[in-house]
Amino acid sequence: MSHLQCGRFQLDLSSPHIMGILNVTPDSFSDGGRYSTLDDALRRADAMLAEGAAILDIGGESTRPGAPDVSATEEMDRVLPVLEKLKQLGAPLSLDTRRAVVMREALRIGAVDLINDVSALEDEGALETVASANVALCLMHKQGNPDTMQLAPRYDSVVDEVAGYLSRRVALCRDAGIAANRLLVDPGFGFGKTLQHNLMLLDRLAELETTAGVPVLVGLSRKSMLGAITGEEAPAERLGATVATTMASLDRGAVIVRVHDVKANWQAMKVWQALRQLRA
Ligand code: 8Y7
Repeated sequence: MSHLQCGRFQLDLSSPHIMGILNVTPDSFSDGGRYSTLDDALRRADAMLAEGAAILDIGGESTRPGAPDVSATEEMDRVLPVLEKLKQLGAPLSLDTRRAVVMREALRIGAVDLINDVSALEDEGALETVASANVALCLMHKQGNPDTMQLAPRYDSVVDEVAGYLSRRVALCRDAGIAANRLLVDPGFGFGKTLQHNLMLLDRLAELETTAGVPVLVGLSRKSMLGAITGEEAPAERLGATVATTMASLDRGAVIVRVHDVKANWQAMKVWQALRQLRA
């Protein structure tokens, strides 16, 4: 049975898991930073765990397309107190950051179990920082940077290029001494991709695990591609579309699904598991 070595925890990967998103940004993607105070963050975290989240992803830098830059100091001021506070939950916590300095300071608190880096450890010193901890790591693909990435995404063969990039990042991590059972890969839906690119990556998701040799995490929750497909402009109203992508991702082998709405996606996952049991 395979497990993800995840800091203080081992996540059993014989069945999939829900990762709940906890944004602590005043300009966050779709919840408007409503959980910016510590007590609100704790309440929200508690609720997501009660609804079935196996891990919570805490982020203090909005990576929304066109988002303004946040300084490292500002990012730390946002996430470090939240990590201190959520440590008491005794639940697996993921930190969404691209900065080595933020990773280092956060790891000292002893409450970070997974580093979720949308730049796949491109920051100087990030690789060494993660290698010297015992945390899990999600390597995500993106083309370009959040401020410009959606202007003109271009690929000759999107699935091959994303799979190739993720394989190379996995190899780099393995060479730095990070065990394979600490690694996850993610195609980075919406990060420098058109609707067609996103759809091809979702349809052929299983190829990423085969090529990179480690399990796949996906983040599709409320994303603009779902707005493009349905015509629904309000991100919070894209739950039906999100749940559909959860089912499609699980069918194609994803082991962790990163979502805002834990309850509905957890229910979908339970239905998916019940069906899978029939064939066990
Ligand atoms: C993803 C992500 C975001 C994703 C991983 C949003 C931080 C935009 N998207 N991390 N982060 N995968 N691993 O809509 O797709 O939540 S931010």
